[in-house]
Amino acid sequence: MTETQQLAQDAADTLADLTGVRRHDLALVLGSGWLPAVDALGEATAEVSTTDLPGFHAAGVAGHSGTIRSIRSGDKNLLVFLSRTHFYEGKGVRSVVHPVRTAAAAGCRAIVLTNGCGGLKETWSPGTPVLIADHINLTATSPIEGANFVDLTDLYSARLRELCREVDPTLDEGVYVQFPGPHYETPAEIAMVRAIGGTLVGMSTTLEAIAAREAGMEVLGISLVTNLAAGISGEPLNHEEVLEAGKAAAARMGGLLSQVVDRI
Ligand code: 8IG
Repeated sequence: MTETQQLAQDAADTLADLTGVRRHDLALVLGSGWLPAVDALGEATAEVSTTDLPGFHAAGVAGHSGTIRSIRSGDKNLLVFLSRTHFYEGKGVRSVVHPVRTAAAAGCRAIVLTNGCGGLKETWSPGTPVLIADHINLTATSPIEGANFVDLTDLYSARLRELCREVDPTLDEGVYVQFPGPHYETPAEIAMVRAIGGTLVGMSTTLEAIAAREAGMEVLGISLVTNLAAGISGEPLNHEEVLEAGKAAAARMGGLLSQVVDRI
């Protein structure tokens, strides 16, 4: 076992002790704007603070809480991360993907990565969920250490995307571009994103998705477009707008997530 896998196993063991749930089946990471959707997933069997587990840091962003919930949903044990560590916090890529590796060590075979992001298509009004079909990682780094040449050809599971569209046939797809942040993009950077084929911009998800694939998990990525990307609307971007769009979309996101979770 590698050092990072060992730390994840330690976290998973502590998680099992604290929750009383020996194995989890499916993990969800809730991004900006997704927190209000958590209650639709069901009653919490247990709730632990990330700081009680080896390898986790305290939460840093408004609208993210440093909590992990174990939820019994049908015949599945869900492991829900109500926060994530962002790359821009400067705690290193290992910290960013530690929850993903912990979920894998806890038994999860699939992970749902959600985020709030900017959208490049004007038809995506704030509050529109979009399935991630592929990504472009502009962080110039990888969570993988050493010569492990992981294939990412089908990183975002076509099977899970199809399943989402069975729940909601109106769901569109996009290519998510991760910038390091924490600043938003310039209009010129958004023009570049358009040129390279991106349609969603954010500050998370791609490194986690890579780590999930490395760990052998099936990946579903869903973005909640909370704002038009910089320079498209003529308005400046702000974090409150993001949280507001999340609140407004909470019922739809909760319904979507719970129905998708049922079918995974
Ligand atoms: I919410 O427009 C949210 N997160 N990089 N750009 C980037 N991250 C975001 C944005 C955005 N909106």
